[in-house]
Amino acid sequence: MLIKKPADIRPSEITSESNYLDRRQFIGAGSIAGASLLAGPALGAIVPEGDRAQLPDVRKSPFSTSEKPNSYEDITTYNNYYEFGTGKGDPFRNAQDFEARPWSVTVDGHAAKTGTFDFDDFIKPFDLEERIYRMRCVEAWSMVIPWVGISLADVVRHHQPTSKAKYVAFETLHDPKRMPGQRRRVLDWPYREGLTIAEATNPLTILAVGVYGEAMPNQNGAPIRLVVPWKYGFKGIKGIVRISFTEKRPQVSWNISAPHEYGFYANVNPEVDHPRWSQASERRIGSGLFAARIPTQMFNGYGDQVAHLYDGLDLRKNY
Ligand SMILES: Nc1nc2c(c(=O)[nH]1)N[C@H]1C(S)=C(S)[C@@H](COP(=O)(O)O)O[C@H]1N2
Ligand SMILES: [Mo]
Repeated sequence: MLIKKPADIRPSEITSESNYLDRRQFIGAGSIAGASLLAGPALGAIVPEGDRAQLPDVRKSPFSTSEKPNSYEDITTYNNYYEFGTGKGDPFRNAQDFEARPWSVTVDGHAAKTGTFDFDDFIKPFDLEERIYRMRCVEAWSMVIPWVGISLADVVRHHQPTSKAKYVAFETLHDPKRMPGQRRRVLDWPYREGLTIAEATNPLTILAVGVYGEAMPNQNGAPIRLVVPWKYGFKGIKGIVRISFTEKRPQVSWNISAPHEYGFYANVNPEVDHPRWSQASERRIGSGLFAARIPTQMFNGYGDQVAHLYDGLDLRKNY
């Protein structure tokens, strides 16, 4: 797959952010006239293959923030994806030639509808929605990203988990030939993550397949990755090939690697510092080197929707 690097693309070729926002407002006005934002018949998610393919039939989500999104360049050149190197610029450089097709997703564990699905078939039953979310990395930087994705709650429901399913576990592709970072044991590959079933079925949680109305760039986790906006970024596992419904809490990569620093929950919490740095504030990428740090919000500002999931849980112990 040939991918133009943002530096090679003339400004005239890029939909500018302001055009993009105008287009969104236009779509927004239309959907208000067309009644409910949430109801209506399923359109069926389609993700065309190819370099910066436009995603058709993307609905607007009422869960989007009105904050200004980061630029396409910020979002696609400052990344964490250790399968392609540990530097922030490595995924952009090293994932250009990665082929995210053919791709399959295996669903297994305690569910009625299990099996290995071709990516296109896996996403087809669901609707594409744009979700503009604040994203907060555990390393105290943040961005606002206009994801396009499908509701994980819809995916879970579709696969009919049994009453034994208490957690949903995720795995990234393990293929050191295609993912050069996996030739070094910087993590215990494959990258693994997990959520409680309540977290997985919260309306905010999505499986993202695109950004800025286009198919997911390789460096951001093509073709499909998890997005959980009230948790630290490392929960957002990229390049997913397996989704398992489990009874026991799954092992997750950063907790295996450094259990005292990274827990299973990883809820954004300005009051619980990382052992080596404060989580009280953050640096918004793209706002300039000397821009003031902004205060970090509890649950990254999504407390109204998710605080109830943790009633009675000591968030200091369950970090
Ligand atoms: N498979 C995999 N997924 C991953 C990572 C990784 O190294 N490997 N890094 C995580 C971390 S630490 C962050 S902050 C986010 C970054 O997502 P972005 O580059 O799309 O902003 O991806 C997460 N998902
Ligand atoms: Mo991160």
